[in-house]
Amino acid sequence: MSILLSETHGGILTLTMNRPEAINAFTTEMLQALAKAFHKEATAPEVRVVVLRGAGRGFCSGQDLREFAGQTISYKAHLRNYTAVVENIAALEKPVIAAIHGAAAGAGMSLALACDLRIASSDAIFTTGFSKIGLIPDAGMNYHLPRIVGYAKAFELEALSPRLSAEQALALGLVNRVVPAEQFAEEVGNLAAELAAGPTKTYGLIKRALRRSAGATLEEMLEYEALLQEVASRTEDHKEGVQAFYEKRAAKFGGK
Ligand code: T3D
Repeated sequence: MSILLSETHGGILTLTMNRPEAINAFTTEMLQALAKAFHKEATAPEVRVVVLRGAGRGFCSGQDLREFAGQTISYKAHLRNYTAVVENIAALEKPVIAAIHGAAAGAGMSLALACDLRIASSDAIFTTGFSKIGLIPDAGMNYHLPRIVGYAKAFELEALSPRLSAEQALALGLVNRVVPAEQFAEEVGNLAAELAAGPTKTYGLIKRALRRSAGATLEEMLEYEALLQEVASRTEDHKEGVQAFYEKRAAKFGGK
């Protein structure tokens, strides 16, 4: 069985981390497979949205502590493995949904935060976990977490590593929505299908704009928005959206 399962259906690429015996803990092999999938499979034109999920009882428990077994962490290996996954998600000009059930811990939580949207099952739990084993959060957590919850809450979550329920995560804005466990698969499918039927190029430009805004001034963003708007206005989906408005019907976006 592959360590990372992938399936494309109706414009939705579903990537399933597949090491259920260890709550999908990351091995080097899995990280490299993820980086490749976000760089290659996810960029195929027929893919309009990516869903990232875990097999078995949870989403992902972070670094496999058995593989890593107390060795000194290599800076270069870290850049090759974790950094590539997070960068490839950020660079992908399509929405990426983290579908979280069970545990999202350590770099598994970092990975969820690196996605564009998070939908959680009511049985999901979140914990940064790193400080419990004397490590600092990585895989982009120090970038994404304070931007979602602010410095003080991020420090608390990183330093004390509490276990947060899905509802607590929702209250902090860590997830976009929580759905009952029994409806989770269906609701993930509905959200993915809605995005897969949307203006894909526009979503990519929204992602670019929001990512740029994290380090930009208002003046820089006003200029960047003007530039991106010119690009958006050339898409077929923009023309279709305006035509649908005139004709008082729902737009049929082709993602072009
Ligand atoms: O290379 C670098 O650059 C370093 C990068 C580091 C990044 C990191 O992610 S560091 C943080 C690593 N992750 C953790 O410390 C989390 C460890 N796991 C947990 O805290 C808990 O397992 C969970 C909160 C995730 C889930 O708790 P629970 O009670 O639902 O499950 P459990 O019973 O603890 O675990 C179930 C099984 O999964 C168990 O195996 P067993 O006993 O049934 O054979 C457990 O050992 C295994 N497992 C869970 N997490 C990991 C793991 N095996 C290997 N690595 C894990 N991270």
